[in-house]
Amino acid sequence: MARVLGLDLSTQGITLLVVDTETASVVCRTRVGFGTDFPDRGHPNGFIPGGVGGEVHADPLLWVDALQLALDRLAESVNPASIAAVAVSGQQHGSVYLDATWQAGLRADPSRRSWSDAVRPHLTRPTSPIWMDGSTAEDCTRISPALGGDLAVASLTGSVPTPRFTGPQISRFARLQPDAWARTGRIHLVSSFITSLLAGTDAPIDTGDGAGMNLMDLDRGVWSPESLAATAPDLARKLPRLARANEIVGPAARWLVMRHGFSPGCQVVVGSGDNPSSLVGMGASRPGRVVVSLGTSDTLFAAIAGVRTDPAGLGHAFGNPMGGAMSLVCVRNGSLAREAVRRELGLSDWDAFAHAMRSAAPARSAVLPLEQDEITPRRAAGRVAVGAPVVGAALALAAVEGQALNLRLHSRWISTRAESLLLTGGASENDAIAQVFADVFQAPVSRLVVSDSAALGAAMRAAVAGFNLPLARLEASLCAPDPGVISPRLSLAPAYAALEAQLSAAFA
Ligand code: XUL
Repeated sequence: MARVLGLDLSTQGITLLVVDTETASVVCRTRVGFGTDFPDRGHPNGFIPGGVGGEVHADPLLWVDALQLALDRLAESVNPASIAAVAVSGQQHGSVYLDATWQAGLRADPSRRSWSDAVRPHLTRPTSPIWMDGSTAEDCTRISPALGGDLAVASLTGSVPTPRFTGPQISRFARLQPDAWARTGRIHLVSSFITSLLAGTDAPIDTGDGAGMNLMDLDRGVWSPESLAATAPDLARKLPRLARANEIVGPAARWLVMRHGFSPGCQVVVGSGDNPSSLVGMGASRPGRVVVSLGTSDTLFAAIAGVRTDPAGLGHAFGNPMGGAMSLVCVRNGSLAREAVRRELGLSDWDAFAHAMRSAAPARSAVLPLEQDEITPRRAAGRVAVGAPVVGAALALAAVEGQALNLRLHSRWISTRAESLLLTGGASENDAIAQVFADVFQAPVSRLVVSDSAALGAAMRAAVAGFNLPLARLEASLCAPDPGVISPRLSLAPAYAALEAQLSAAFA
């Protein structure tokens, strides 16, 4: 029996899913939370709190320790030796800075050192900027003119210079810490860093995640020499090569074999970003399905034919791991903002939140709760309220309505009508929240039986790349929609259209 492992390292934790390729079913799910499992490390939400000037960094060694814990937990329910292929999904844009000899660390004797002890001496930047970082506005402004302006950068790389993207992050580091920059020999994305650990060798970056760097020529799937030159000196030498998402990087690292009981024949497949992985895990890697993922960030994405870029410069085009491209809209204030509203209203859990939502009248007001500075639209933290004033616990409904309307408004450029919406991510399990998305998008909402779409997509990529299994066969059983489809209430359409117009005007 061949089993494959999908590993998703997201903002707040690591999820592992083991899939049996013969029955095409999930046989094990394991999770480690950076805050919950490592309370003494001071990252309650997975990143270092209190960054100044928009800086949001995380500790790459916490990721490494969490990876080990996740693998130990996995071995409590599944024999790791039965896993024949593994692929990684990683939070996009985050980057890890290492010296040129870090591969020697990867080959260290696993019986003598922990994985993080082996990596630590090779880090040239102790912390990793992640997708929530907003400290690079100056770098975006420097990169843009050298490449012919924002729209030229978007047509070359798929996105205008974007503060959370890796290129501007690299530019800031090289500019402010030239000595550490000079010592840096390798820059990895989260997905390629974790894949390197699993394979015990320097892994490539796939064209799906690579597109989130403002460094890749999206049409050709190669590093753009002009973007590299505009970003930082000597950058070409410091980046891994680019690869398609179906490439095998190599067999499992000695580490995985000796410490975690994997088979030496287990194949490690190239990693990808969490959104491209989720596209696969939702069965949406061919054009036609629109996915909304409600996680730490709320995202809307869809596979597209050809490449389309957002004229407003807020949305993105990435590589689709199964070929072609995908569009993506990312809103930074997702689950942490919902959580803040829930706490503010004194609602003890999500059932109480759903009850409060159902007790309020729909489509009367919308409140966009921005706990942190927002990226879509670009706006300082605070609340944007339109429609009738919101009183008391009605805020629960108005806040989710605000989030859904904001995503609807900022995804119009994709011009793919959502015949139906596939909802995923933690909050998607809440029926009251799913109903709001059905009503705002005026489309039936389905959820999949398996909710960890990024880890699932990684496992499916491992099965396709490792065993040549037909994607359609995996999709038929793994991406089956939950029978409970939520239908839109058509009568609410005019009121939501009016609120969307008011929200748009409030942003102008
Ligand atoms: C996408 C983005 C986020 C992260 C979250 O551009 O920044 O969705 O991938 O993990």
